[in-house]
Amino acid sequence: MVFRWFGEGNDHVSLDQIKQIPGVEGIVWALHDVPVGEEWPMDKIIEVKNHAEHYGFNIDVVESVNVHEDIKLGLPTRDQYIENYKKTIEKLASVGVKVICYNFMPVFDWIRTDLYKELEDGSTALFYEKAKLDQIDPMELVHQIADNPKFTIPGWEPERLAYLSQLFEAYKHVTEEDLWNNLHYFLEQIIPVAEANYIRMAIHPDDPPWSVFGLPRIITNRENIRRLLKLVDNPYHGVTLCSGSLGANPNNNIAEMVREFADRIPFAHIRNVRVYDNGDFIETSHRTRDGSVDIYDIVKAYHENGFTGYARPDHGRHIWNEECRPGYGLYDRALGIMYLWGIWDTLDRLQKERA
Ligand SMILES: [Mn+2]
Repeated sequence: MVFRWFGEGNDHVSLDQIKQIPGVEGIVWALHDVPVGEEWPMDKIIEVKNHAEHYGFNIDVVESVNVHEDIKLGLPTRDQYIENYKKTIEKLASVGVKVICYNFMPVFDWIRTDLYKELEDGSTALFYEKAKLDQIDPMELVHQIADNPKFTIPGWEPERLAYLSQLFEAYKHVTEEDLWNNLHYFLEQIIPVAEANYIRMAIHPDDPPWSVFGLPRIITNRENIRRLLKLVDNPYHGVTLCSGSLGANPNNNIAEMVREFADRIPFAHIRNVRVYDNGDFIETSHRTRDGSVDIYDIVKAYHENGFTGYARPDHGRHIWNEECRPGYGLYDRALGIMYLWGIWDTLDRLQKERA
C-alpha cells in the first residue's frame, strides 16, 4: 500500500501523519517543480529519497513523469524530449524506483467541472457535470480549476496551461489513430530502456475515459487497453489500472479488466465514483455501496490473481472540514485504505482457512 505525497512544503499532509495510516509502506512521489519534458535533476531525486527513507517509506513508485506535448503530437522535436525521458528513467532506477506512472492525455490530465461539490452528508468531492462541460469554454474551465488560491493542482500546472490556445490549435488535426501512432513511437523508444533498468512503465487511463473538448483520447476501455498492451508486448509495459477513471463509464467492468490484464498491472488506483443517468459523476467514499464501482469485486480480482504490485486509494472526499488539495485530503484516503485492507485481509484469512 502506498500513498501519494506531493513533497516537503508542497503538501499539507506530513509524512508523520502518513506513517500512522496502517500498512502504508511507501510514498508515491514526483518532482512537481521540474517542467514537463526536462530531465529530472539527480540532487532533487536524492533529496526526496533521503527524506522518505528517514520516515521509513520506500520511493518505489513515481507518479508521474509527464510526457511532453510534442511527443503526443508527434512533432519532430519529440526526440529530444524522449531522450530526456530515458535519462530520467535511468536516474530513477539508480535510486531504486520500480514503477513509473504516466499518462498520454492531450493537453489536460484529469478534468472535472467542480472541485468541491457537496454530497448528501455535507462532505465535498470532485464532480463532473456533463452538460456544463459540453457548454463551457475550455479557457474558462482552466481558470476555475487552476486558480486555486491555496494549492497547485497536479496536471494543471501553470506552465502547461500557458500555451493552451496554441495547443488546441496544434491538436486540431490529430486523430485518435495519430495519437495511437505517437504513443507507439514513444513506447518503442522507452520500454527497452525501462526493461534494461527493471522499471515497469504504467500508463494511467484517461480521466474521464472519453474525448473532452474534441481532443482525442484512447486509453478508455478494455478493448483499447488490450490494443495498448499489444503495441509493445513486454512485461515492463503495463497499466496503472485506475478504477475511478475507468469507472466513470458504467460500461467498464474494472474487475474483469483486473482478471484479464493482471500480470500487466504494476500499480492499482482504487477508488469509487457514483455515475448518474445523465452522464454526470462524483467521487465518493470507497465503500462499494456508496458508488457505482464494485470495489469489493475489484479487490477480490487482485487477490485471486496474487497481486504483488502497488496500490493506492487514489482520491478521497474532503471531510471533517479538512483544507486540502482537491481529492488529496488525509482523512478520506486513510478511510479508503482501511476499507481496502478490510476486504483484503478477509479474503486472505478465508483463503488460509480453506487451505
Ligand atoms: Mn487514478
